[in-house]
Amino acid sequence: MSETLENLSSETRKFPPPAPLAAAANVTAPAYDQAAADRLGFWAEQAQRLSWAEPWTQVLDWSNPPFAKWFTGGKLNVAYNCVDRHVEAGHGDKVAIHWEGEPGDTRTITYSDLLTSVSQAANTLTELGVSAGDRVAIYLPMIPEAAVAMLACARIGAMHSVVFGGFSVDALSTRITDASAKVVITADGGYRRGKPSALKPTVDEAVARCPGVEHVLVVRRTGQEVAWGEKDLWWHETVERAATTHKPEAFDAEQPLYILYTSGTTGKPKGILHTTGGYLTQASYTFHAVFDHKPESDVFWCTADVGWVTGHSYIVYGPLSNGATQVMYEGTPDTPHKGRFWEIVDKYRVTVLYTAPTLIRTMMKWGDDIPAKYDLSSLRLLGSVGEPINPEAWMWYRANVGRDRCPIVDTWWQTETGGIMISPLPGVTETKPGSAMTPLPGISADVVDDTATSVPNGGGGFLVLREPWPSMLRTIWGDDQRFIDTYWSRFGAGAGHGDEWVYFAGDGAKRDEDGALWLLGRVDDVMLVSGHNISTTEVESALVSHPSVAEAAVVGATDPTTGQAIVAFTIPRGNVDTEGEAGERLIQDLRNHVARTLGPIAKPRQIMLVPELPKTRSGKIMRRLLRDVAERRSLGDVTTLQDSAVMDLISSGMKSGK
Ligand code: 6R9
Repeated sequence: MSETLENLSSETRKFPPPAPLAAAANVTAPAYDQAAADRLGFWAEQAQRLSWAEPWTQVLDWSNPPFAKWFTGGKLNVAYNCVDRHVEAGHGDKVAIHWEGEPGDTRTITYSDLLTSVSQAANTLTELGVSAGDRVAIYLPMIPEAAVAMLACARIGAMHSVVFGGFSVDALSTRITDASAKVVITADGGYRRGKPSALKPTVDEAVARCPGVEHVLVVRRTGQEVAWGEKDLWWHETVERAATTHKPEAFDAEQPLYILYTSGTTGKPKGILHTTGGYLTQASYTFHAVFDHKPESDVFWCTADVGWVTGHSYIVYGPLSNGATQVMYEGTPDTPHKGRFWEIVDKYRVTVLYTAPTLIRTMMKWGDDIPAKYDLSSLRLLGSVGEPINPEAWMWYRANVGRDRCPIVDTWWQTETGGIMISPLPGVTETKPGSAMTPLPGISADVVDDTATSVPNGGGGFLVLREPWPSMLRTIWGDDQRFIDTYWSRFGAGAGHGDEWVYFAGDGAKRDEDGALWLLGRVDDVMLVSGHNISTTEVESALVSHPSVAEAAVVGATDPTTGQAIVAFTIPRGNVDTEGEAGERLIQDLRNHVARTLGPIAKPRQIMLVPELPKTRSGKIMRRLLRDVAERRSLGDVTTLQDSAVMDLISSGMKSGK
């Protein structure tokens, strides 16, 4: 991408925070000034949210950039901070997790229950020879044992590497090998789409390729038949019989906490390494600030899978370090019916809901009448994460879920950043649909051109982070050079310019006339049409603003005249007629609609009406595969695709010229 991104869309709607929420908000406007005046002092204050066994001597050691150390000399135990201290403070009977299985079975887990289970799991892992610094792979469905296993690792100073349940043998075995995991924690299976879905056979095959794995701990969830090998141990015969007390040891603030793999667009997955003191500080503070968490009254629900960083920071470490009560749901949103999410919100009186644009757009496709049937009056705040949220999806979320009462926090961050970086503060920020608004207090995000110069208001370019932040990744596991090359060599000192180290996030962004930030998708996806840099996000948002469209993905395909041409894959809303001529008319109408909304340069060359889009397990559209389709190539790596049948549907539509 060259210097600027075209600035195509203009959004003028604004929503101030509701007055009662603003009046009682956890974080108010002066936080920005305080952090701007003394960033390290600000983070030192936030670190006091945690319980430290030994105080730190230095807030940030940046003497060897880009390798950061936060809270050096400090010692703490992450699991103690997430569990024990709440029990010690008299909140043992408070519900930590309202768990809802897909078939409708439930479990209620208090902080005391959690302490018992985490202690037992820690004792078992220790008996199995796992000690501080070792790696444990976790391949589980969305059951409470996933959180227990993660916390048990943290408690003994071992690192977890959570792999999405449902990833293939290849994906699992390469991750186990890369981290040299000693133990794998899995289950017989989990429930998805109304039936048991096996996990153990995948683990068996993966472990056969990974001789370094010494033990496999298996949770019984579905009761389905499993093959049994000599490394296998049942969770209920080990963990559930282990001693129920365990003394947490304090570890250094830079003790590694976990590795989480991100696939990236090319090359082998990157093992993103997070450590303890800084990570937990930011996970904890951002949960408190962005979700305005009120421990007495809130019921939080993050719909992410624990296999995604969102599940790490906002199901496990953020909520639990704050002593929150939350909902955890095992299954899919349309099992057994399309109102399942809203039924759960009503049942547990959820107050704060955190979900992804992909789900919001899916709900739009299913129709407004579905959420309308449920009592959603408990909700007071809504969050979004994972992709840019199109303004129309934002408006739909606000009207149909938030009933025009609830502020929306659109939170930008990455596996690499560990915690939320750019987001409105719900009691402070006047929000605009589709904008993540401003960096949080203590975070210095910027939009720059090719030469790392900040673009003025109204300009577009690359999103960068100018100062280290507590929950930043520390490196790529086993590959410091790749860490430097990927994130630190595009701008600033790492690129041989000046002394300032600048983190390149890989996202395009623009800053509007008021200084608000708009994320425009990955820079690898930016399209170059007749010399204009056009973001996929803006064209997708224009398509989604048409009343017949629920979801859209746009790619640039090689074109003999324009260099690249815009090809759009569009999912119509549920009730729209797409047969024969009606479909042709809709396509023409959509092309004209985009041209009218953004200008003729953004008019798609081709629009395909499709039933689904290829997505990762965390709901991100895999544009790379759509580009393969648009350019009629065979498909690249599909190992992180959620549902491989989707590509057959799309490719066959392409061949039939639809
Ligand atoms: C938390 C998470 C990171 C990438 C990131 C960006 C996209 C995430 C976003 C967003 C626009 C938001 N992204 N949140 N884009 N607005 N609110 O998603 O981590 O899976 O590592 O993905 O996701 O492109 O660079 P991860």
